[in-house]
Amino acid sequence: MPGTKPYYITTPIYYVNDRPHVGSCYTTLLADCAARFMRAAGRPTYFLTGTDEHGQKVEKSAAAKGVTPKQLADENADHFKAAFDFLHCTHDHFIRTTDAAHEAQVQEALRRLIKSGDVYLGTFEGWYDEGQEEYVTDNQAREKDYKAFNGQPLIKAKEENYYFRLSAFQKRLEEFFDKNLDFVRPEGRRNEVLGRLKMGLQDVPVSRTNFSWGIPFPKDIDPTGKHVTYVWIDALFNYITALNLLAPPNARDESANPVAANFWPAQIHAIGKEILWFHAVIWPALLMALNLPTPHCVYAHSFWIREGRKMSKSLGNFIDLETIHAYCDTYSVDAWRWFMLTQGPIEATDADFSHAKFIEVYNADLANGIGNAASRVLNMIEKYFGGSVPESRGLNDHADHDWPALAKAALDAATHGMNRFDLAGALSAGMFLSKRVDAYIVATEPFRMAKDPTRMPEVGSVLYNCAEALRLAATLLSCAMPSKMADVLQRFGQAPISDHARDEQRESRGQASLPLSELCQWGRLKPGTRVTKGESLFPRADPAASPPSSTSLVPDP
Ligand code: ME8
Repeated sequence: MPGTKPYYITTPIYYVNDRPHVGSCYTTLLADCAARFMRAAGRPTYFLTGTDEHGQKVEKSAAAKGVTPKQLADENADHFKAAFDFLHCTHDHFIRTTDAAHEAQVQEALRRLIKSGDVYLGTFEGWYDEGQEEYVTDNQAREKDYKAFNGQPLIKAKEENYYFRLSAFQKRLEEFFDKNLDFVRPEGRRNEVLGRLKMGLQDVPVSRTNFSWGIPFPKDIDPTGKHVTYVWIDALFNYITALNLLAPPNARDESANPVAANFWPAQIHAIGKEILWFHAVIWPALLMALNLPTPHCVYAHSFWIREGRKMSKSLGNFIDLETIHAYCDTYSVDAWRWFMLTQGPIEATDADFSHAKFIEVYNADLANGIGNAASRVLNMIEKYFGGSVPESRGLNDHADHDWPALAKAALDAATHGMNRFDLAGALSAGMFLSKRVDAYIVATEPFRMAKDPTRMPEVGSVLYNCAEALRLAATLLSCAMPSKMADVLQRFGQAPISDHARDEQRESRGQASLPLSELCQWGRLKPGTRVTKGESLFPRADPAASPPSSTSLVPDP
């Protein structure tokens, strides 16, 4: 069956020297939306997020705060978990790179790479970006005017390290890119990678010796105990250690999903543009060296910026967790999700966050959009049919409102968009149905027809079509706005779309809900179903009101 191909989606694992903010929440929301849709479509789905806890940056931040790196990691990992729960993310697993199962598997990978000769001991001198914890090539250093990503000077560093023989993979990677046109997306990002690939590959360090907060090299390889695993190598492996792919059978974490291994290779690694090189070049080469399949797609989105400027702590313009909480408290978590998912920098250009834009989108799509459409239709069903869904007699079928065809087109467009990770496009298919309901009401004027008792069958047909179209819109939009759309579905007497997030929840529900292809069949809504009007779903927002102010909900570490 086409719908049953496994779908594994990941986010970057986030550094624990920082709190969650709009950026980390954004990527995780993208992955959540896609994962929810795929589960609803009936595909076995695994959604992974987590935290990247080793490295010099974490060690230094912890020292500055007077705590151990592990204490800092524990504290901030909890903040990430809480933030993603607050935003209703349905990750199947939250991996931490300090998990024993991850550490053991990274050591196993190193052993295999040493054995195959892909990792060797050598000396290296080069330009090092301390903030990003990465070496840059001489060319890049010159191009960047010897400045790091954060604007600080690059450092000339020399080390005896273990190295990954990336240079040996030049040809294989070029062939791989030729064959897999969709491996890096969007298109513009692929071209960037190809441009850099052409300049030639250098070997990359996989160990560091100037600090200790990292996964130690296995004792059988490094009896000196000097080498710890370079944080980027440690981090990349999370995508397969979470599935226990490198664990010997007797060392498998029993609590982990036993079928998880079937999910590799990943369908989508969703990441930000600044970490593309690691994912697009170093990661597939490591997998090739380990004889493991490569992921289908690395999707690198762009950045949220604010008022046209990069967000940074020094500028004090970061959209932090407190601001996110304030927006969610005022306009709802789902309104925040909707804005992030439809207005975000998923393509190759950055997206500006502005309060005015948030209010404009909220009012247009939600308050005056699906919220208003649902409330009008529910009111009329209440008023003219005593709150019971009327029958459709096939009257009033305007050629431009061929509802069964519109419903099928919406499902197809949503599925196509989600398969391409074009989330905004996929979501517009659901919103389109809601807009057609408005247009249909304007064209048919059921409230005018209702003044003539002989036309009530026609009114019933119109309202049936409206209710059914809104049921489908809410079904297709549930992956973006799970609570509010569950509310819409409930008002139309329907069960919410199950999020199937975790095994125990699935079991406690006792049954799997129907796949989207069946739920979206036109005509499933039964005449006679009781509806309830309820409160306003999305109260209109006043564009003149000042942005919600953040009260500090998260205590300082
Ligand atoms: O790089 N707009 O972790 P990190 C959109 N640990 N997304 C943004 C953003 C912004 N302004 N700022 C950050 C790391 N992001 C490594 C990853 S993966 C094996 C290791 C998002 O905490 C975006 O997804 O710096 C970016 O790639 C990620 O946060 C970086 O998170």
